[in-house]
Amino acid sequence: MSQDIRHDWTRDEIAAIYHSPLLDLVYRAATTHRQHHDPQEVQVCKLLSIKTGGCSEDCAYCPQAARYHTDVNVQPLLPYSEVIHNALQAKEAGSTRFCMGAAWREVRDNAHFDRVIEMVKGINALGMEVCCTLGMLTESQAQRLKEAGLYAYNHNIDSSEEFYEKIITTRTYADRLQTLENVRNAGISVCCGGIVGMGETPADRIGMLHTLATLPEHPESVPVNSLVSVDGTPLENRERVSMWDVIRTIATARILMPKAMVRLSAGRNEMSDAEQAFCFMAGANSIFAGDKLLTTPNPNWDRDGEMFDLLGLKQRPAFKHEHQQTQAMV
Ligand code: SAM
Ligand code: DTB
Ligand code: SF4
Repeated sequence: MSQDIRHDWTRDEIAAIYHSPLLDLVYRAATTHRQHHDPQEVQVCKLLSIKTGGCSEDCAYCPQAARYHTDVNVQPLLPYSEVIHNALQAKEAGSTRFCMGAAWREVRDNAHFDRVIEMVKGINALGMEVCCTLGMLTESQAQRLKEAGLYAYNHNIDSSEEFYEKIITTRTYADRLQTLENVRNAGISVCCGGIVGMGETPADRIGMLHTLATLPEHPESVPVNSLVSVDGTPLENRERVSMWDVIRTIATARILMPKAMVRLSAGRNEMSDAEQAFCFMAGANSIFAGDKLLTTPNPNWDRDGEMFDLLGLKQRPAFKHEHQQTQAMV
């Protein structure tokens, strides 16, 4: 483990970083970014909702919770062929990572999970990094996904432990951490982050980053979502979060977890190129591409292509980390 990767950050240290003068914070994050990554390289992931809506959980931000009346149409688990077709299209458009999301509280050991396992095998065979976000997982389910070739699992802690219970009551923070441990123990890459703009305080963002940065191993990827407030959800009237708060969260994540991919996730549709450029400067090096996230709009491939040209960015190749490790061994 490299010397400069710390797992013993205190909340006070993190608060001092988060609240440092903005340009100093971004400069420090950009410096850390350049020590550990190629700053021109951005990982482009495609997200597909393979099972939409009708979820039994009460996550206050989520348009897919059955109890809120949103415009989302319930869509049962997609057929295998449709998902593989979508992955192929994403690959042709330049995406190297394919993430399948299901509006499930947890995975159940049934025919639907068997189908997801086949999807993982099929997408892995296309040479893409496969990621899933399916809700809570047991150790044996994580093991099955790993054996099928799953590369990464997304499971967000969303906020600080204290704020979490104001947003979700149908499961606990400890449940989330248990799934993350099951994923880690199965040898799957961990993708875990949260949301800014739900009404949390800076102390909550600091608390969330503290939980992530003091895990026994840092997540390999850390999504920073800006709340997309959706009509019908309890957070429908939340105003768009300040970009400076997003930038501070990204920059602090980059300094605390230098090797992680920090993903500028939900919320890009409302951001200008200049705002996104600031996020890349602050250490973000991954995005979701394609005109839809799970249920909400996202910039289309052409718009992102123009932004990449404008900013001189290029796409990170798939499995780069593994190639680097193999090269280091020979
Ligand atoms: N059901 C699974 C779960 O909760 O883990 C997987 C899908 S869930 C939609 C994945 C993540 O998307 C959530 O943990 C949350 O961080 C993010 N998300 C959901 N709705 C969002 C919204 N309206 N704005 C920003 N992020 C959102
Ligand atoms: C993550 O952190 N963000 C993505 C992915 N992981 C699954 C989801 C964002 C969802 C935004 C709301 C929607 O489109 O439904
Ligand atoms: Fe369900 Fe996931 Fe949405 Fe929560 S975030 S309501 S668990 S789909």
